[in-house]
Amino acid sequence: MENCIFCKIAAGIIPSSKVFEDDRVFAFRDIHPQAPTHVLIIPKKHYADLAELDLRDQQLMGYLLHVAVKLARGEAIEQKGYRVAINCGPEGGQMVQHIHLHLLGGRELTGELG
Ligand code: DGP
Repeated sequence: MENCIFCKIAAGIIPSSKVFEDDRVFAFRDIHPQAPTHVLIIPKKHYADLAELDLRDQQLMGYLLHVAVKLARGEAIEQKGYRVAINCGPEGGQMVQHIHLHLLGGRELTGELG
């Protein structure tokens, strides 16, 4: 997508602090980290939000989760715990219109989700 900031990050047009990349996925550090580890994991294919997914995308979304777990291991937050979150839509707190998983850890996260 031409005007999507995360598509541009995945394409290397906008610089980022990359932590992982393969043919389907790109992961990079959040510019405004909410925790010592705050990584964003995105599909390279553009989807504006969760509502754009259909059943054919289940494998991709499962793969994104798999990458999140792998990165949590790499960030050494697996033992103490972490959170994976996806915001959707304005009331869900989604600011960037390209599906992304937040991987948060490295401090005690509150029980509050909203
Ligand atoms: P959300 O509110 O779920 O849409 O989260 C969007 C996140 O993206 C937010 O935590 C800040 C982050 N972000 C926005 N623009 C950039 C950017 O240009 N670079 C990086 N690394 N992160 C960004």
